[in-house]
Amino acid sequence: MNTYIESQFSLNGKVALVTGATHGIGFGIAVALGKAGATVCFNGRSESKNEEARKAYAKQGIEAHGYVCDVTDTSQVNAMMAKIEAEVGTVDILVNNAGIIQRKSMLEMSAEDFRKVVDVDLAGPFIMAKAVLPGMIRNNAGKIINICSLMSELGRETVAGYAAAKGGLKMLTRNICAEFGEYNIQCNGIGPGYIATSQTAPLRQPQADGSPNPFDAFILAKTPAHRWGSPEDLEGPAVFLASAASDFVNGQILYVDGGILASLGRTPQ
Ligand code: NAP
Ligand code: GCO
Repeated sequence: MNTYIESQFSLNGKVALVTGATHGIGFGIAVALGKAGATVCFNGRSESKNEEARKAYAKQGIEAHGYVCDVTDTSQVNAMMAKIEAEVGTVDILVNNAGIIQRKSMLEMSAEDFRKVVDVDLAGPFIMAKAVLPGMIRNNAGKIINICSLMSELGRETVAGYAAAKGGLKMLTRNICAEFGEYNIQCNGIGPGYIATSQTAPLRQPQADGSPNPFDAFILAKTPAHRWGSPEDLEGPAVFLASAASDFVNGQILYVDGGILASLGRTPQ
C-alpha cells in the first residue's frame, strides 16, 4: 500500500482506551484500533469478564490492558487513569463506548430509571473525557470518539432515557470540539445503526410461539442495506476518526447505519 496513505491511518505509538470493551461494539472497535497499531486499554465492570476479554483480544493478536472501572464513578475513573498513565502511558485516543438502555414506556419509566441511563450514557462520557483532556492538552493532540446512536437524531417508543442521553452525547461531542479544538483535539461521534450485539438481542429473539420477532422485519425494511450491522462494520470508521486522516474533522457524527437515516423505509409489499 502507498506509504502516505498507510501513515495517515496508522495508530503506531498511540495509546487507545475503549470503555465497556469486554465484548460487542467496544471490543470490535478496540480490536480494529489495535490492528492499526495502537496499544489497547479497556475497562469493564468485573475482573472475571476482563480476564475473558483479555483472552479474546489475545486470540486477535492483541495484548490488551484491562481495568475494572465503572465510568459513572469519578474516583474509579481517576484511579484507572493514574494506573494507565503509569503502566502504559498517556491516553491519545478515548472511545466512549460503555452504554446501557432501558426499554419501557415513558409512562412506566421512573425518574430513577431515566437518571441511570443518562448517568452511564451521558455523564460517563463527560467524566471520561474530563479525565483524558489534561493529557491531550499537554500533548497538543488527542482524539475522542463518542458512540452515539440513531437515537441522537430520532425518537421511538420505549427509549426516552436512551434518546435523551444519546441526543445529549451528540451535543457534548460538539461542545468538546468547540472548547478544545484549539489544542488539536478532535472529538467526533459514531452513530451506529442497528447492530447485532447483546444490547439488541431482545429485539431479534423469536416470540414465545416461535414466530420471528416483528422488530427484525421492521429494521430490515427500514435499512437500505437490508441487514443488521455487525461490530466489524464500525472498524473502518473508528480507525478513521482515531487517526491523522481525520485531523480536520471535528464535532461531527458519522452515522454507520446501512442508510437508515437517509431513507423513509421500504414500501410494504
Ligand atoms: P452491549 O453489548 O450491551 O455492551 C455495552 C458495554 O458497556 C458492556 O461491556 C457493559 O459492561 C459496558 N458498561 C455498561 N455500563 C457500564 C458502566 N457503568 N461502566 C463501564 N462499563 C459499562 O452494547 P453494544 O451493543 O456493544 O453497545 C455499545 C455502545 O454502542 C453503547 O453505548 C450503545 O448504546 C451503543 N450503540 C449500540 C447500538 C446497537 O445496535 N447495538 C447502536 C447504536 C449505539 P457489562 O458487560 O459489565 O454490562
Ligand atoms: C432500540 C435499540 C437502539 C439501538 C441503537 C440505534 O431499542 O431502538 O436498542 O436504540 O441500539 O442505539 O442506533
